[in-house]
Amino acid sequence: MKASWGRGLEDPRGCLARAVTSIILLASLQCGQAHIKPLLHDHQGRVLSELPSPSDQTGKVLDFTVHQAQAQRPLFHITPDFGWSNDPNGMLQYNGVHHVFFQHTPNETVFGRQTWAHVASTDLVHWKRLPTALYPDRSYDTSGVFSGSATLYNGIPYQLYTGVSQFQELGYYFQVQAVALPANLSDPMLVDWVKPADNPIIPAPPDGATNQQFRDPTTAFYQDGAWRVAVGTQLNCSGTALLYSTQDFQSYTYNGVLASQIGIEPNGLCADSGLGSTEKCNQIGEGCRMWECVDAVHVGPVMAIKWSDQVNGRSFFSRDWYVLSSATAQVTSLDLDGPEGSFQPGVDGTAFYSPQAVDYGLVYASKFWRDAAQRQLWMGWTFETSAGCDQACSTGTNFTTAQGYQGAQTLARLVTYDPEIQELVFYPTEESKLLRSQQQVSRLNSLPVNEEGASVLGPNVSRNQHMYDADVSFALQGDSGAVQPFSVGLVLVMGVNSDTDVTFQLNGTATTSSSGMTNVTSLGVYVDRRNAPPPTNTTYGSGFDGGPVTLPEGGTPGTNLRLRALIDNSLFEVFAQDGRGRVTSRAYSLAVDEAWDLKAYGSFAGSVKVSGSVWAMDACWVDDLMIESQ
Ligand code: DQQ
Repeated sequence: MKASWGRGLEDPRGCLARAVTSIILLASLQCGQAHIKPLLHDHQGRVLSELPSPSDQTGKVLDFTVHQAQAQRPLFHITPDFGWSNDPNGMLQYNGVHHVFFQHTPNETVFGRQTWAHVASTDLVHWKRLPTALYPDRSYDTSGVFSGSATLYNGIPYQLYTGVSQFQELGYYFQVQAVALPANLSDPMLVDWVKPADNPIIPAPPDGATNQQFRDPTTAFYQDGAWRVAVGTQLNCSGTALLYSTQDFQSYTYNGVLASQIGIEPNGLCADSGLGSTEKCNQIGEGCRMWECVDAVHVGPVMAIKWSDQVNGRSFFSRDWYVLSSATAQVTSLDLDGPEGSFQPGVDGTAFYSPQAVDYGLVYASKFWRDAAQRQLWMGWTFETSAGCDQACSTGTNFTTAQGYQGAQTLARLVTYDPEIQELVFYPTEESKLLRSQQQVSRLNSLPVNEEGASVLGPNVSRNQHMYDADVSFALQGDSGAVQPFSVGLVLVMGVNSDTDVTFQLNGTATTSSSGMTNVTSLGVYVDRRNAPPPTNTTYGSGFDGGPVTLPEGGTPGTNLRLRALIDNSLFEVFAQDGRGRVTSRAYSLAVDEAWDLKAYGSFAGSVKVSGSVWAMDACWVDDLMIESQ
């Protein structure tokens, strides 16, 4: 009866999420201290099952209040006001206003009949909620409006999306590609959208693929005399990006395979991809899967193919990956007939077949877009992982029901290409600093730190507002000679009276020359949730999520270790070396009315000093936007 998201698309067991028509809270949610006991009912009012109760590591069922559950909500990240949310969709900037849409089930906190929720901003960080933009109201999208992307063509936003239908009849979502256009181009808020009569614009996939796995059209890019759009599918038992061309965004021609799992990771191994070299990715032939939310984007001198790997066998949900090629490669004129696709991974003569993790943490279904200044931006979905959650928590628990929502979007990250390490770098935009309140909690200058975390950056002064931006750097000074391991970072104590915590770590090795210069030779970034408070699902992922951070050849000076942790109640975005390493994570504490603490620590056979600042953060929600007339 489980509607495990991801699998649910191909698995009739996904019926639960569809069949669930009501969630009844037996205790009143209006009473802040009420304890809850929600039940799932089908459309006839029969009790289907009780939602799982969160339990601690020993299996003891947790007692919590609605107030404690609701205080988990991230407040400077985009979340739905109520209901389930997942993938970011259709991002664009139009007439000065940034728009983000996202997958949303408005009437229940589990995955259901998807719509596009809509928020808008003038600065990419303060958001106003707008009415639902797209909802199931056509025969081809009656079971849901799935993910899609925006393209500005002749100044008009075209939202290409996947319409899904016939779920009840078929037991899976029948998927076609459709388009929506603004009803009123002079409305900068783009509140109303229309679906033209010639939808669906791509009613069927090519031979070998099926309407059961055919979704998530990309933003179009112009190459070789036509606009090109990629759509994800499963072909030859492998995740695949199909390429289509159009001249007018009305009629589309299938070009062939743009990229495939077959061409990217021929051995089916995850070596160097962040999971560890021994782990099998199970990508070819062992458990067919598709590529969800594919993307094809140009970033300076490189082109990136990104996909969300719909993996069934891993202990955690899935991940977003990318590979690069030269931006000048004409993917449209290379071999589009072969199963591996025309995209040839490799930059500057080096073939890179191993995928890179977009983020080592709990992020999925991310998407790139360009703003009016032509910056390449990125945003992803970060799902709930509290105790009792299975996969991306698509069927929920009584904890997520009490939360009243599920899922959040990361902050917008700026994407650049770093030629020194031949990778993409993802880092929160400059605008993220606008969320820093006047209250600078702590300012540090070369403070010595040790393993105990002697340097306290400041217990939280306000209650109920556990929102910080900690931007710090560490300086290592070693004893000459040996290669020495180090671990530096920040410890977030989620409730000062608790012995539970989450740490944000930079781990690696460094050497010190006879002249006294310390050089970092290997580095990794990790979030350790294994000692997090009981409502946290500490085994989700590994509980210790992270991976290597590529350094320039020869390493980096020991004075140059940088860590930024954006802490938003239950959501953490952690960046190493200005975005060369990234881990997004979730942890939940019932100590919501207690002060929390943040400490710097350093472990190294020498000295470690920390510098930097910690700011309290403001919430992102506004009632109105100041829109300048264009
Ligand atoms: N979520 C959407 C799909 C997409 C999946 C449905 C990825 O379009 O493939 O909500 O999370």
